[in-house]
This record gives sequence, structure tokens and C-alpha cells, in this order.
Amino acid sequence: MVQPSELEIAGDEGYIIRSVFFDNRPVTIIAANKSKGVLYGIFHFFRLIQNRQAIDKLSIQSKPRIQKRLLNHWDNLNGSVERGYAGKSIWNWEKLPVEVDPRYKDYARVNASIGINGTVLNNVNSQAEILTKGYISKAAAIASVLRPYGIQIYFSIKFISPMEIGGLSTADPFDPHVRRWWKEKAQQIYQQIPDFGGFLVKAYSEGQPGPQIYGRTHADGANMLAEALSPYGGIVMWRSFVYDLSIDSDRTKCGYLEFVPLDGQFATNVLIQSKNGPVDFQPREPINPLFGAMPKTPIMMELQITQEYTGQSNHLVYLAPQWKEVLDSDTFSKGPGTLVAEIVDGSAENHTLSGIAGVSGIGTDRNWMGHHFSQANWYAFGRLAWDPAFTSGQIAEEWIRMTWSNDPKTIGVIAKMMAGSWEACVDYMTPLGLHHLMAAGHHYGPGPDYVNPGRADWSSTYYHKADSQGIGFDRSSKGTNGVGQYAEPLRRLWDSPVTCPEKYLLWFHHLPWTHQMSSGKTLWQELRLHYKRGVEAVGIMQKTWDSLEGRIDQQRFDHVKARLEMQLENAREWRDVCLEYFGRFAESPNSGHDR
Ligand code: GCV
Repeated sequence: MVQPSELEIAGDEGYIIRSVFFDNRPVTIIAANKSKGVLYGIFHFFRLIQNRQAIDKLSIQSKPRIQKRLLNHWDNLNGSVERGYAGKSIWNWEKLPVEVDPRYKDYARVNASIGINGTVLNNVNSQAEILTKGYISKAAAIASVLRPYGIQIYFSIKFISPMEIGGLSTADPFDPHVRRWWKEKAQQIYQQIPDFGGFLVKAYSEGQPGPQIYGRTHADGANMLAEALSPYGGIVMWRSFVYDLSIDSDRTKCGYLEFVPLDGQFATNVLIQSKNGPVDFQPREPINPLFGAMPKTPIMMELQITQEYTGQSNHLVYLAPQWKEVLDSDTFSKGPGTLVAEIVDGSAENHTLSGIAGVSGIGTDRNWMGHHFSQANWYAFGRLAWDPAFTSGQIAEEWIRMTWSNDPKTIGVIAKMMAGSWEACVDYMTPLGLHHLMAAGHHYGPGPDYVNPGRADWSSTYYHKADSQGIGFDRSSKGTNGVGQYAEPLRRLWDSPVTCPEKYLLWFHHLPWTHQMSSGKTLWQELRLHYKRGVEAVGIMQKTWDSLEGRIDQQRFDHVKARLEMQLENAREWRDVCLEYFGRFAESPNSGHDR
């Protein structure tokens, strides 16, 4: 029926599902090497049933391409969630470990059903208290609920914890007392949580301390933690989200400049966790130049499920197409066909360790994510983490069938809305490579005129550089040479406004308003068209949704309808504010453009 040799390639998490006859009766076999594989196989089988697929002639073999498939909670110990838009943190630290919310089990099941096998419980802007005895016991209670579902827990740690909670006078990674402190801490954690996953670290970034305080490098810091965790099989996920403008005045270049020279210096249980793009989860970014640039180090990709910059829990934006654009991008780092997905799954550079993380959008809201459609992003993250080759359409259809309906009209309508929703958001927020145009104090509405008095790179004007001469950030070889961080031929193609894809045009080039686009229109005309198109797309989504009234339950229908109204209003605001502001330059007497 299933030979042991067939299971060899299934590994620890893979499975085989097969229809056979046993004693003249049809049976379905779900076989795996480990219980986790059986668990995933059963969820696959359920998915087929929920998707109304035939289950009488099954011959399925599946295993995950990426080893560590994690959610990252940006949950604070006081119950708030940084960039969370769905209520409070689901981790009720006050009541733990005595009271264990039954929702943790639901959480575990949801995650296991999409193959997620790890979760970082607390914010990367970490508090040292997570490593105190009390919190370790609380976390151990969560771990015991997640364990049967194959989910390991991890902590975000604060680099100077030995000082803040350990009474040491330094956190220097070369100090023997500090090293011992971390080793003892690891031992303490593993005593209570034997399958603890490891540490996630944000170091020397946005106010978080790091080894640089002591003149040490990221590798020195990461390796110290790796040494403490390695006896237990734990890993360190060290983030590359750093942008110290004293290293380079172009923020997009900083991560590469700090990390690439360290390639080869990290311990074998360290991964470098890098955001998909070089800025910060903007509606669209070109790939992070670190993918493919550190062949000796496993690079873990960080995606953002919570919609910090894409309308939060008010906008319907299905992010799988964005993630697919990144995963399917060719880095050319080892010649043509070296896709980001192959860097991330470790196959391009022969790494045994591989990982992907999604910044969670989960909160205490009844529907978990604030917007019913945001759940699609959680689902899509899990599915793409399992296999980056799945298409966004295929994932959307599975999710629609399981969440909304198996009625063909309903599926078709919702699938269409989802498919175009990300591009619509890019159009009404930041088309043609524009980025980071938000108003002060939040990452929601438009503020192209915003200038941060403290930091240039927290200002919108730093990114778009609009003036009467033109618009865009010149990262070409004549500008900051940000393009120089990519492999050929990307470097050459993106260096010229003629060959640079228009979706990245203003990311890499500062161009006159009269620049001619491939459509024959001027840049200013094209920009206006994109903003207009984005708003129109939301209007169409709204009408499309209305056509479903009566086909789905009223409660969820009304929820989405109300949010689409808000989305349309917000999209109009983005269009009007941005075009009014840019128009001041584009239509000024010396822009060269007709009014
Ligand atoms: C957790 C952005 C967000 C911050 C976040 C940071 C990070 O700057 O706005 O809230 O901090 O990214 O990823 O560390």
C-alpha cells in the first residue's frame, strides 16, 4: 500500500495520501514518518473535502520546501500589539500560566492546518522580562497547547537582557559572564520548554540595543546566542532590518552594507531574517538585495501579514500576489533562474536550514484579523511557506471555498476581487515605484508633504523628492547607486529608465514630469492615470461585493460592505492628496508640462 521506501523522501513533515482497496473495500491511507506528517496529511485531506474535490482516487505526496515556517507576533507583554489592528494580544500574560485561554488551541489548529510550525510570541521591540522565570512558565503553558499541533515557540529577545534582568554590568558578547548568562538562560528555558525553538533578534535598529555598543558585529552577537542554544537544537533568527544613515544616506543600501561583509562568519544555527524589500513592507518594493548576496548564510524571508502599510484592517488587500512577485523574482545571483524562493528554501545555496516568517495580524477580534479578508493573508502565508510554487489564484480559491462558499458564482466573484486588490492598492497609494508617502504618526493615510523634523528618512519627501524638475529617488549609478547592490543583469536593466520596469521606475530614478512612458503618455499623465485606476478598482470591488448579497451570511456581508465603503473613501483621499501635492510641482511653470 505504502512502502517504507516511499516515505524516505517525505522527511519529518511530509506525507502520502493514497486511495487503495483493502479487503475489497475502498480506503484512504494517510502515511508519514512522524506524527506531524500525519497531522498535515489529515489537514490536506480535510481541505480536499472542504473544497469538494473527489477523494476516491487520491495519489498525493507532499512535503514542505521551507523548514522553519513561523509567525512573528509583535505582541507586547502589556497586551498591546505593535502594528496590530485586530484588538489586543491573544496572549493573556496576566492570567497565564493558570488560565489557558481555549483560543490557543484554535490558534494551534488553524496554524497547523496551513503548515505553520513555529511562532515567536513577543514583539521584536522586545522587553527583557520575557526571559524572566515567571514569563518562561507562562510561555511553557502556551507551548504545551501548541506542541501537539507541531508548533514550537520562540522568543524575541532584547540584547541587553543580561544587564536589565541579570544584574550584569555589560552585555558585551565577548564577556565570559555574559556568555555564561545566556547559556544558563537557555538551560532554564529548555528545562521548562524542551522543544523551544530559539531567539529572534532585532539589534541596533530603531532604538533596540545590539553588539555594536561594544564595538562588536552582528555576527559576534548572533554567534554568542547561537552557542547558548545549539546544545538543544535551537536557532537564532537575526534580523537585517537596520538602517543607520551614517553608513549610507540611502536607507535601502544599509542592510546590505552591514551584512554582506559578514557572510561566512555566522554559526551554523543562525539565519539572517530579511524583509522582502529593502525599505519596510511598502505596498510594492523591489526585492531586498540581500537575497542571493550572502551565499554562505541562510537568509530567512520576513513578510508582513498584518497590513501596516496596506490599509490595516480596513482595506481588502490580498497579499499573495505581492509575495509571489517577490518569491518568483530572479536574483540572478547564481546565473539566470536563481529565484528568491530558491534562496529562501535553501536549495540555491545548499543550506540545510531555511525559514520564512510572517508578521502576524492576529488579535482578540472574533474574526482574528480585524477584516474577514485579512484572514486570506494568514492562509496564503502558510500555504506559500509550505510551497512557494503555489499560485496566488489557487490559494485564493481554496480559501474562498473554505471560508465563504463552494457556489461557483460566489467563488468567481470573490476570486476576481482578491486577484486585483493588491495592484489596486499600489495604484491608489504608491504607483510607479513611489514609496513611504504616509502622513505623520501612522502608516495609514497619505502625507506626501510630511517632513520629520528628527529623521530625514522618516519623511515622505526623502523618498519621492518631487520638485519642479521631476519626481523619484535616483538610485541609479548616477545617484546613490542602490542598483549596484543587485546582480547583473538586474543592475544594468534597472539602472536605465528605459529598461527599468515601470513598476519600479520612481524607486530607482528621478525623472522629469514630461518623461515619456511606454504608453506614450508623460510621467505626470501616467501617474494620474494610476491613481485614478486604483480608485476605480475599489469602486468596482464594491459593486462586485454588492452582487453577492443573499449568497453569503448577512453579518459578514455587512462587515465587508462597510469596510469597502471606507476603503473607497480612503483611496479617494490618497488620490486627491497625492495628486494635489505632486501637481503643485508637475504643473508649475517650469516643469515643462502642460497644465
Ligand atoms: C516592530 C517598522 C514598523 C515598526 C517595526 C519595525 C520592525 O518600522 O513600523 O513598528 O517594529 O518596522 O520591523 O522592526
